[in-house]
Amino acid sequence: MHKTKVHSITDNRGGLVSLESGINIPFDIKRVYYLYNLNDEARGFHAHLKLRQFLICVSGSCTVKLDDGETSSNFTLNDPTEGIFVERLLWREMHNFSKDCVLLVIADAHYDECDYIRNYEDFLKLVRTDT
Ligand code: T46
Repeated sequence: MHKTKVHSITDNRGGLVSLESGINIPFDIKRVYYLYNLNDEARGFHAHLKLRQFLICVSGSCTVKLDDGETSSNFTLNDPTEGIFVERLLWREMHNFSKDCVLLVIADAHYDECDYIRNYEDFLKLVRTDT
């Protein structure tokens, strides 16, 4: 679990970051969504059975907590050239959204509620039996 830098093409007009399957995103991109207009309420509190995602704060900042069932780490996302890959079977929570936070998420699958593990005890059981 670590943050990943993405290349920015920057000139006197500003920056441009391109996210491309097979180039800097190691999966086929099936879905893009973003969280915005966020308040004090933390989000997430679930893991995914299969879904792989890349999270990048394209504006503002937030904290992403990732837990693999043994250890948990907090990552501050506050740079549009830095994101974090969130692999399957990681419990995730998003906290501390700044007023201007826009959290962009690139995913390798369409939305599927059946892929969510929303109970932490179920998550721990699954992690411990996953091979
Ligand atoms: C994740 C974190 C980072 C849809 O209809 N389509 C979608 O593509 C998504 C992502 C959500 N939804 C619906 C499901 C819920 O009724 O939107 C509602 C809010 O979703 P949720 O409470 O799961 O949102 P977050 O911010 O807790 O979690 C989201 C993603 O769901 C999740 O996969 O990893 O962002």
